[in-house]
Amino acid sequence: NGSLPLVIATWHVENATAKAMEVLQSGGSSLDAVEQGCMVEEANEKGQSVGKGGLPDRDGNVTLDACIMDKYGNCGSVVFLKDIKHAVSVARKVMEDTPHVMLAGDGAKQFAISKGFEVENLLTEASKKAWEEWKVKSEYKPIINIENHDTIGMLAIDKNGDISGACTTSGLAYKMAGRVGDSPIIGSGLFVDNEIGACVATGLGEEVVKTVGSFLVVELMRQGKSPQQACEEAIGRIVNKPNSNYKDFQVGYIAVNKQGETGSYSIHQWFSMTKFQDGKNEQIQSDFYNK
Ligand code: SD4
Repeated sequence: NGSLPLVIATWHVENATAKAMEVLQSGGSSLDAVEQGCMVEEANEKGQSVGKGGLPDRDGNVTLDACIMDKYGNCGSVVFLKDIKHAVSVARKVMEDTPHVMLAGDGAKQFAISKGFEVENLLTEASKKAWEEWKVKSEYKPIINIENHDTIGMLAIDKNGDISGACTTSGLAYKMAGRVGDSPIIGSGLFVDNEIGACVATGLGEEVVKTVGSFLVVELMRQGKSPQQACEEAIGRIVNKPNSNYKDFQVGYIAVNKQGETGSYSIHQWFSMTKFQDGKNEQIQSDFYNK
């Protein structure tokens, strides 16, 4: 069993897990921890796949997807959100201050403005330049590991053993305008069941949605699988489909159970999990299917 509190996140995001752990250690809830942890990456302009500085869609618009889920099974999400950096915080407000689970596009933005969120242009010079270079050929191919730092999904357990999770992304670079991925879809990009555990996904969202990946991982843990076994089986559902073209895309899962055990698995090499537990904040390379 793992000791509590603990935080895990997708990819190499030690600053984000450090922030979340700081929240937990000062007595904050796992919900505050995952929100504040994700916010670190949303504000980081160098991260080209979340929040400010995220790579845009084909038309040059940065559109964000995010969601959050708490120990009661409450959840909130925003899809196709423009001009508001802290999508995860807007998702939390949707959860706490509305009777709904998801808000999209202009409605989500108007709601965020009504809650006092700052409106700003999220396309940085660096992301604009990358998009302009891409436009020359306009080839759309999901890139396997864009960088060692991508969509951030985070799961935390506080000292009371209560689990929360969050996920925030600018989605796939150069996606079609209007495209929404797995990250804001409860059960696909993220699922939390405080009795059992939690899971969050990264990679090609379409493939995660088709297998309702995060819900699947939690249900497999409910049936007695360890977080590691559950992540492996969920990746198996994707790669073992007849005609699966898994060689061309990446998907990764990280999971935690109620006992504080963790797991991670991906289709291809170079997916990693950042884990903060027992005073150690470290990047752990994930095991993978395609060897
Ligand atoms: C999406 N799952 O929009 C996200 C992208 C991602 O690493 O996770 N990239 O499909």
